[in-house]
Amino acid sequence: MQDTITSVINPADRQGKYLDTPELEKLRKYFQTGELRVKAAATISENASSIVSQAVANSLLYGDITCPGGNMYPTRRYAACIRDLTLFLRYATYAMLADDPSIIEERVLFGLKETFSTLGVPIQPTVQAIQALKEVTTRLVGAEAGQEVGTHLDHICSGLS
Ligand code: CYC
Repeated sequence: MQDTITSVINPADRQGKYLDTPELEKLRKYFQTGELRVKAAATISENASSIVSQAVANSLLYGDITCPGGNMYPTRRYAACIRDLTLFLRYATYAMLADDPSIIEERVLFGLKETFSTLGVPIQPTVQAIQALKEVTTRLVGAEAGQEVGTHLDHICSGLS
């Protein structure tokens, strides 16, 4: 996993140079938004299970997907779906704190599309549920922090599509 600091300093070190103005600007923004991101992470972790259940209620619960024949039926699959959304939210929160997407690539997306395809987990409802996660989280943490975490939830959606 990387964060903004390592992603800027490691390449500069390899080239034996000081950071240039755009690189320093990237770090300045990282430090400037630090308080906002840490506060949002605290709110998300306190409310994680209710964020996930609201997102499921808003996007999946009342469709055919939870009925016999749907991928969220029976309870074992329903529980796997809740677990997946909980993982997506937790990893997006880590990525927001690091302000770097690499943890999403390494821990979440690597091989996931293939796994979902093999198990018949449908992508479109998964994306819908992740978008619902974004909306519920944004309502809770506010627009600016919502954008910070939302970028990483969008990254998961594009990695699955
Ligand atoms: C299954 N989700 C799985 C599986 C994996 C993941 C590996 C197969 C193994 C298992 O059932 O535990 C996902 N595992 C992860 C991720 C990580 C990991 C992301 C990263 C840390 O280690 N089905 C739907 C909904 C959707 C859904 C739209 C919820 C959004 O219809 C999810 N995922 C779902 C379901 C299964 C699953 C139902 C079980 C599928 C089956 O066994 O038939």
